[in-house]
Amino acid sequence: MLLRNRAALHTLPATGLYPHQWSWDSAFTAIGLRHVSPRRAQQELESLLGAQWADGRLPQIVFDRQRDEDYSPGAAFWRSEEIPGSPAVPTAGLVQPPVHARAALAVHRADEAESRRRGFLERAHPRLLAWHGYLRTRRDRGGRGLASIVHPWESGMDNSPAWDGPLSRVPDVRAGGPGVPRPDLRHADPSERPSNAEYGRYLHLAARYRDHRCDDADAGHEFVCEDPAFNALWADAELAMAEVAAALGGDRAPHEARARELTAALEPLFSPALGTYAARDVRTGELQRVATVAGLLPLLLPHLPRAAELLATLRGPRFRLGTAVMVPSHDLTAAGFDRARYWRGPSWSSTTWLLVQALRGRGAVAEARALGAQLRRSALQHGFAEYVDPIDGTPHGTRAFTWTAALALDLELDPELG
Ligand code: 2M8
Repeated sequence: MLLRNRAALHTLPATGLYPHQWSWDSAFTAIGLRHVSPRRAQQELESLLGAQWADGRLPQIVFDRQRDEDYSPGAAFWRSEEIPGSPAVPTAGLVQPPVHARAALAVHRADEAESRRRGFLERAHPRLLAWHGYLRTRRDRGGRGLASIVHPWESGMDNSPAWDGPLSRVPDVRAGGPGVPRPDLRHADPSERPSNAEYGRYLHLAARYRDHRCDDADAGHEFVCEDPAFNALWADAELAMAEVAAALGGDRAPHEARARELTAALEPLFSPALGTYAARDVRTGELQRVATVAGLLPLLLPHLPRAAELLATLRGPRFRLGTAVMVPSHDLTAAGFDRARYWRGPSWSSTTWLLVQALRGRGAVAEARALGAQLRRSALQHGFAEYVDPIDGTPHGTRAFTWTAALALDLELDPELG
């Protein structure tokens, strides 16, 4: 899969549905690719880092202009070349979760001699610093030390029920206008993808952000949320940056301090009623009352005060660790749980792989191994499906999906879990 889905220096998430380079997909892909070719894994990350904006942001998507008809919204929608500070290649203006430092560290460690020879870490380091600096200086919209996302796409969990409330206040671009282009539906079942009503709002938000030159200081954002997963992954990335700094002879302390600050800043997002962290709508101050896999990802953080509660929720009826197929994206007991539709219930390899790492980090190695084995079995059985039904394992979305293959391979070759 990793060889087949390759394009230039990066790998497509899937050849039909996702014909460009995606930010967090490339990070997960590099984690798998490092076992096949450390150099290619470096190039996967370097091609994304090469599309960094002057303000430090790493874009959600780097577009291949030749494929602009095949995905919406594409390069012609974003017109990034007209926005000051954009890179030489066409990109989206939005971002995705900051998992890149964790991936860069893993790629470096896969072959330290090759990494040193190519100066991989030295070159990646300032770009990763700038990326985290962007989150710190431009995205703390709530003023509480957490990064805000300004579009559901930035969470990577596009149509998660966590966004239903905040999205309900966003105008639908379809009102009085043309329909929304859906080239994605040529490759996926409409009942499994986000709805047209969601797309109408996604496009409204993206167009508004573009028309304001992707200016994060703009006071008029219509969607501003603090996502527990995005921030937990950032904190974890700071811990990875501590290792990167140490490998380059630098100081790990500022990154460790930052990770602790972020862990503490997450605390107000904890919902005792749900037993998970929850997203906050910065515009209203409200915590969203839905338990999703995003609210479990702070388990990655070593100094988390709520680890026992999160483990209980992961093992309990909402997520059924051990009996569900991988980890559902949404609470199995919720009225809105949907077995097949995108991020509203199905299990994904990315979030499951992250929870495998979190379980291992907390000493629950047997559970980590069993969950990893489920991921590998499901990936092989269903031709590397994009996501699966958490109750009976039925595959959904596209097949030959890159991060499913990359993360299954990584677990297969993990000395402790494989
Ligand atoms: C999905 O998101 C894209 C928009 O970014 C889409 O639905 O068209 C999400 O699953 C996201 O997390 C992922 O990075 C992307 C490519 O795999 O697909």
